[in-house]
Amino acid sequence: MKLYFSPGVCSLAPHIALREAGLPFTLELVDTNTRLTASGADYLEVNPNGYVPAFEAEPGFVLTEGPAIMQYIADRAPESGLAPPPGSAQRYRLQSWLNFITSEIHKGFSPLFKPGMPAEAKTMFKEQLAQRFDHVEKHLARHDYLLGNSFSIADAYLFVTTGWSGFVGIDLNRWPAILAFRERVQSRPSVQEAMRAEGLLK
Ligand SMILES: N[C@@H](CCC(=O)N[C@@H](CS)C(=O)NCC(=O)O)C(=O)O
Repeated sequence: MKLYFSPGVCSLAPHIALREAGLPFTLELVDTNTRLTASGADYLEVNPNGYVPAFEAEPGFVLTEGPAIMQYIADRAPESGLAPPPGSAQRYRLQSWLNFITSEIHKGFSPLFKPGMPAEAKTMFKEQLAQRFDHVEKHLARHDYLLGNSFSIADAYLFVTTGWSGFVGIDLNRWPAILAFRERVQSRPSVQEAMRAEGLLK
């Protein structure tokens, strides 16, 4: 199994999932500007959209899109509890969170990273993200993790995306339950290892 990644971006979530699952894998660094991988391969041959993550599950089977990749990983290691069993009510709840994170939070951040985005538009996007954070805050004030008591792939994804707040001038002190959640997740050995492997921690 091979994960195509860039440091600190959304590919960190499946990277954490792989370590939580205890599956054997290799990493291949992608330069999303040149669209080349560290071994000099044309990344557009792997993912025609040019973005990370991409995941070679087995020779000839490449998956793209973070939520699909993370569910594949979780289902390869059901004992890890990273995702509830397919078809269960909790699995649909997980998918609901994954979709919320991908469409409302992950893609809510994207315009804030665009260099030419006018300041007025950025303020509007930040307000919308703040409303989404309010929703997550209410939930995490009552639960340690998105699905309740145990860590899932949705938590890895929420951890990674909320971690971008400081880069775009969003102060997370306004959401204490999210801050506490981030500390809880960051203290997990798999998260420490993944961050260290991506050069985000010493
Ligand atoms: N829909 C994709 C979006 C992935 C995405 O936004 N990747 C970003 C990093 S977080 C990226 O590689 N951006 C560089 C680019 O688009 O060229 C997914 O959920 O996997």
